[in-house]
Amino acid sequence: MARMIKVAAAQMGPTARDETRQEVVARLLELMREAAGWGVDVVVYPELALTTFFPRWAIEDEDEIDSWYEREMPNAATQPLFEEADKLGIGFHLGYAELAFDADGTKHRYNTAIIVDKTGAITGKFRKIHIPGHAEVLDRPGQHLEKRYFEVGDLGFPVFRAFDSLVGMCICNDRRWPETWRVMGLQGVEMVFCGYNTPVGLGDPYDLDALTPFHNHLSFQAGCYQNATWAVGVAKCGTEEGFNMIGQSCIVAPSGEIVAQCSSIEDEVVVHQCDLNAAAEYKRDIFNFAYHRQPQHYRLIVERTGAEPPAEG
Ligand code: CDT
Repeated sequence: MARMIKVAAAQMGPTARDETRQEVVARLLELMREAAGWGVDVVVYPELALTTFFPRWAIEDEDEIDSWYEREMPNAATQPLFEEADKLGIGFHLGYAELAFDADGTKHRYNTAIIVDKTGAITGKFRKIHIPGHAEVLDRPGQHLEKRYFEVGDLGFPVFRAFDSLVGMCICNDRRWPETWRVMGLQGVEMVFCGYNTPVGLGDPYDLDALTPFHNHLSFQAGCYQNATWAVGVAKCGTEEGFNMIGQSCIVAPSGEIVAQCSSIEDEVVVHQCDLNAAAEYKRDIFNFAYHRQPQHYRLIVERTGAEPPAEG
């Protein structure tokens, strides 16, 4: 019997620094309604979807830094999204900056994403693990100060039962790391949601910049194929406050093929009906982990080669 999940990638064009949460949520609602019109089960929004990509600036004032984060979810500004999801009977995935407090008041800043079900209830949460960029301001045209603003996520790479499937999440730079996909793959993941803000022109060597769009799709396609999963990759893109970010939001099949892709660098929805049995077929055959993996052989063999292990072990 076919097992289908219809997904929408809701790409966002640029968000200005002075755009309010309410203004952004109005855009998100429009995208949600368009997706609902296509009859989708879930609409996937990008990383840090509620604001501009603030880690491009070195901000000193603590209160100003905190103003980019959400202290609770939902909150007054985002409540309409949850209500509309319930009304339309559609789920969503949302990335945002999260301010969290321990019982003793210790503050934490995370780059977070949630899954919300078709009744508007939060059913999954992930905090970005591979925080890219740097903490100190570099002598170059553009900054990527995520390490200054976000701690490493503390929730691992969990896989959730959602939309009658097994759903995992990762955020932007996480998609470049095979560990991300394999940890979810080992939990049987069938669908991965991943939002991204991927800049070009920060002052990286030209060849890296030129290959950024290729590396984006390469990461999704390899991760999906090698772990027999679907993925929805969703960009915030275009020229935001003078800085360029790639688009190319895509829906990728377990074969590694891109089955839908945005063509603009603006707010845009693309949709695909995903057959979860396609993932099951790869899991049963070429990527039957239980049958083919050899974890007992996956260890460093420095004692035989005499090589120095990599610094991180
Ligand atoms: N947001 C995010 O994780 N962006 C990174 C850019 C790293 S370049 C400093 C990415 O992997 O796209």
